[in-house]
Amino acid sequence: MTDIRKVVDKLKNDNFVIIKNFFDKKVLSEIKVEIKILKEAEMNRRDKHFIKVNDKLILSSMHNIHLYSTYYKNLILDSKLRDIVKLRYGSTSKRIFNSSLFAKPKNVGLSTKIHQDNAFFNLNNAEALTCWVAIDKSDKDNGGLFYYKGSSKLGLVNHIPEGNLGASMTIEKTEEFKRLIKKFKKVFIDVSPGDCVIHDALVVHGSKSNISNKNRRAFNFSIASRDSINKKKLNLYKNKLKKFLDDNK
Ligand SMILES: O=C(O)CCC(=O)C(=O)O
Repeated sequence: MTDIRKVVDKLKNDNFVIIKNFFDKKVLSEIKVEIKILKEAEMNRRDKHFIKVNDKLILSSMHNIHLYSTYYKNLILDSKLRDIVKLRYGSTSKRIFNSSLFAKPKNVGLSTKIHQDNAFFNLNNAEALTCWVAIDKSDKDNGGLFYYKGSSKLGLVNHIPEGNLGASMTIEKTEEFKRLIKKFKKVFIDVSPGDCVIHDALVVHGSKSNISNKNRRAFNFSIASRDSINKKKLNLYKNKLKKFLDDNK
């Protein structure tokens, strides 16, 4: 689907949309090279996480990659996502929120508990889109993403500090939330390398752990409109993050 008006219509209805071949093979291999470099590079401790398996450290995720890689930063700023954000929300900004690699290694890849991205972004009007790009084939079997179609209608629901390093919050499963979420269909995404899913900042989504024998690498990045950050919400988020980090020391 390359007509960005259709992409925006689908985003308005379902709150996520799959675009096949968003990045071609050449770009994908450049990204893989970049990831290899970053894997070895010095990064802030909070931006690189490993899973310990029998004394061996296996890469789990890396975050804020645009701060460490000019290639990656330019790829984001030049990507079609900016045009889509502009058409969806009427403006775009050069601010990059969130740019991560979810390595999700075979057998031991961690789940991402259900969340809404604006619980992390803290934008006043939740005007941001995330582009999640598959590096490996990704489906229900190897911890692929799932979405509750149309669930942005719920607005931002309460999040609690619980999850993994790099995905530190999840929706509080109150009785009311459990009742409400049943109204939205849970859809698993089946995508090939280079395909992407674009989702808005309020859609409820997550991914299961990867206990299969296939890696499920993916990277994402998010671009916002000129929407501003809500300082009060940001402070609440920082407190939750602090609690999460203290509990996981
Ligand atoms: O790749 C994953 O498992 C999680 C990704 C995610 O939650 C996101 O891109 O917002």
